[in-house]
Amino acid sequence: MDHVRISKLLALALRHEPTALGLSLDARGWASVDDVLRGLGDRGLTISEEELEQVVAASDKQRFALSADGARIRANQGHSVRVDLGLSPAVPPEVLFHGTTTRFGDSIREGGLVAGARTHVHLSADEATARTVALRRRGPHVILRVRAGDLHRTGALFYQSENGVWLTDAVPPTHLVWP
Ligand code: HQG
Repeated sequence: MDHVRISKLLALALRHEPTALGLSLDARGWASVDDVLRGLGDRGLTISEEELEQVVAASDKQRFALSADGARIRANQGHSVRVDLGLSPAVPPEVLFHGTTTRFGDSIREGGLVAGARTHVHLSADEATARTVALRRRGPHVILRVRAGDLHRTGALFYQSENGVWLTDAVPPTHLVWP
């Protein structure tokens, strides 16, 4: 079983393009496991339900969640498709981190962090995780500190996804600290 290929296809379908696996997502982002297995099979990636559970369990970032009854699956974060994950607003730590490439520096200094194609800006609870996010991109990277506590006190809403990623709508330049 090709874990990486399956995981990438799951991320694509459950976050961005459900039709890539012939899925439809409900309002909370859930897809039927039967549909997922069928969609994977149609693309030459026939796996059992147990193997799908292994992919979910082995995902380094815990990208996916299965419903309690095992019948449904969704992505924990990272969506561009508008879904309501049903997360409750939470009080963030005073400081969160965002890893990115220096290429985006000027634009971020100007406009702050924006969600872009995704539904939220993604922030990491620790610097090491932010570095991992940044390293997905080519070229030199930079780790920004986000004054999350102060931003929260201005009324901004924060959410924490099932896999620990912090989500918010946007971070203005005033709440970013550059190294
Ligand atoms: C940048 C991964 C210019 C932002 C990770 C980032 C994460 C701006 C890129 C999840 C900007 C968006 C998300 C502005 C933000 N001007 N660039 N004003 N504001 N940016 O992939 O945070 O491995 O949508 O710095 O673990 O990199 O896929 O967001 O570089 O949780 O499971 O625009 O993706 O998870 O890129 O990563 P992304 P991200 P997976």
